[in-house]
Amino acid sequence: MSTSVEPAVKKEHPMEKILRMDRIPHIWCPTCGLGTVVTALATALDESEIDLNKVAIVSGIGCTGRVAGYMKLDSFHTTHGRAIPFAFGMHVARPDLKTIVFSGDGDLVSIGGNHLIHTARRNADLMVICVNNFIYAMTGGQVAPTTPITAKSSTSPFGNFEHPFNLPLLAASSGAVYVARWTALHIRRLTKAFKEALNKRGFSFVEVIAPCSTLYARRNKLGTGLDLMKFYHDNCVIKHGCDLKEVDIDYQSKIIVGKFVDIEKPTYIDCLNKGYKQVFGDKYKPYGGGDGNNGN
Ligand SMILES: Cc1ncc(C[n+]2csc(CCOP(=O)(O)OP(=O)(O)O)c2C)c(N)n1
Ligand code: SF4
Ligand SMILES: [Mg+2]
Repeated sequence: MSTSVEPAVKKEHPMEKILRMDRIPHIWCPTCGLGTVVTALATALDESEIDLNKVAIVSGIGCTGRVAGYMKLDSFHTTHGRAIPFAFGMHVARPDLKTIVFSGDGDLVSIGGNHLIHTARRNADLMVICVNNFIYAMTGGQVAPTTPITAKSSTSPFGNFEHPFNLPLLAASSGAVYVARWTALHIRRLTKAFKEALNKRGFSFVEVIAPCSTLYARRNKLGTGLDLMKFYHDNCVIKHGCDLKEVDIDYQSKIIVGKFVDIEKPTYIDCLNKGYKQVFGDKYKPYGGGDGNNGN
């Protein structure tokens, strides 16, 4: 009787062309929401048929900040809070690339908050994905500028009492031309939002509410990441284009999601070209491939 074993069939991960499989397994905890958000981005990149050699991804530091390192793109794992200025510099040097920033709420709106508002104000052509798990997860679950009032964290053991940021309102009022919020549960809508943001000229901002099972859910006795996904299922309300003053997030209450802003506006490079053309006239050669006439 033969005891030979059939040669193992090499199973390919469906996203192998976009993920750095040599880095897998990833560092994230069981039922963390980050994996589904990465899958949504990988699917969006795949389905949009964008040339992956023309896409760069930048992360700061944090659990979310590990994402750039797992994507098979030109990936940059930068310092805490500096993903956006790094990406902005790269965009200005290489405007032919689509530059994506993928980072956490602490990274982008706490230490990096000033960079976020000014890069949105300039309408730089960047796509920013902010995974909001309501906490500084990687460093032990400290309170963040996104922690809902009364939620517990390692530095607010009796419950947070500070007003959190309303991220879509912050991004839109700073100048973003595309603003959406989904959760890690809304995988199809999130993928669609990522595709729209990939095709948008100007500053796009997608907030993704995602479970931190280990530090946020456990400390607040909310169960696992799966329980938070069930919570999103039962408590999210889709309101496209609603008044952004309505989209504050209170502790364990309704979460308004949707596409809130999708407008056209001259980008940073359009305005730069327009300004220099006015000063230097026809001697000025427009930068970044445009004709210098977009900054109307
Ligand atoms: C200048 C600096 N300050 C503080 C830290 C410590 N630090 C690393 S990640 C982080 C917070 C990460 O939170 P967030 O961006 O929300 O990412 P998450 O881990 O929640 O995905 C902090 C405070 C650091 N690395 N560098
Ligand atoms: S600590 Fe939280 S955010 Fe970080 S990997 Fe674990 S579950 Fe995810
Ligand atoms: Mg966080």
